[in-house]
Amino acid sequence: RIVTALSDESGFHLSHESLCQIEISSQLKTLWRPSTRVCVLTGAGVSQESGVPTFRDKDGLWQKFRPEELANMNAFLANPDLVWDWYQHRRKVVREVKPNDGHHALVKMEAFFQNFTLVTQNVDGLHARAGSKKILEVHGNIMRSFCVRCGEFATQEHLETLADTGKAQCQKCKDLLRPDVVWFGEMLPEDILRQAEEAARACELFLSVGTSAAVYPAAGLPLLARDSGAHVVEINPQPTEISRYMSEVLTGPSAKILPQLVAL
Ligand code: BJW
Ligand code: ZN
Repeated sequence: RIVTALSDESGFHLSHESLCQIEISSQLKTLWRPSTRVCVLTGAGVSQESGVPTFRDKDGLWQKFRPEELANMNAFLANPDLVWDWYQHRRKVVREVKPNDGHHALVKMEAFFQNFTLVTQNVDGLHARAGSKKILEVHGNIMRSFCVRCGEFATQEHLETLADTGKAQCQKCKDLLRPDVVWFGEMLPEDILRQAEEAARACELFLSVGTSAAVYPAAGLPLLARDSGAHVVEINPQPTEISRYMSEVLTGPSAKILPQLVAL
């Protein structure tokens, strides 16, 4: 069924849909050509349809586990076994799932647009497994781990020998291994964040996909793109903190909407 698009005087568009057949604006259709500079920011919602729980939805991970108890350095040092178990559980989930049509659509976009930047907050590695080539992982990747004392990265073989539960030790100095992810209060990888900001500033079309846009500085990227003159489109089944600032909102799951854009 074709959707209706509401538009108020500010030019804000909200598509209502039932079967996820979206109405695409003429601006977006015009921008859908290989020479358009495109930047995409993805969040946990993009992996939701693969079976990876999001952080802040009702069935999200953080309904079962309090984030402030887990995703920061103090919590880790106070209770490394609990935090390591949580990450081992999430690694297991990620290993058992597959990229979905949303991830695959983003691979096609990378091939279609001459200037395309994929920025992801996701730590699950599903974009790479789908075949995206250049990925700016601003919050790291749970499949890598390094030592809190000497900084040595654990080898894949060492990580595979570790049991599902219990903390893991550095091979070199025996101190604690931590996941190579960005916890609250930690800086994002400087060079990766700089590239993401440059792409957001330089793009003509920005897609903010499957993110609640609640965590900074990543959530600032769509706003940076908008302030630099880009057409900014949000793709999400729910409104977010930044919906009102978007040029256009496509309401629905990303695995249904991204393939429709690719088919334009
Ligand atoms: C679907 C869907 C479907 C569902 N299809 N969509 C004020 C201003 C600026 C900054 C701050 C501030 N106050 C505090 C800060 C700092 C803090 C921050 O932003 N806090 C906010 C909570 C306010 N930021 C930081 O600490 C960052 N570092 C930093 O700022 O350094 C400088 C500094 C240092 C010291 C002191 C002060 C500043 C670091 C942030 C690191 C975030 N890390 C995490 C954990 C990673 C490790 C792990 O995975 O365990 O990253 S938190 C978590 O949130 C994870 C995610 O990447 C991130 C974003 O979540 P995301 O992806 O948006 O998921 P959800 O669940 O929130 O949303 C899912 C969305 O999908 C929903 O909208 C659904 O509707 C949608 N959805 N199904 C499409 N099928
Ligand atoms: Zn070490």
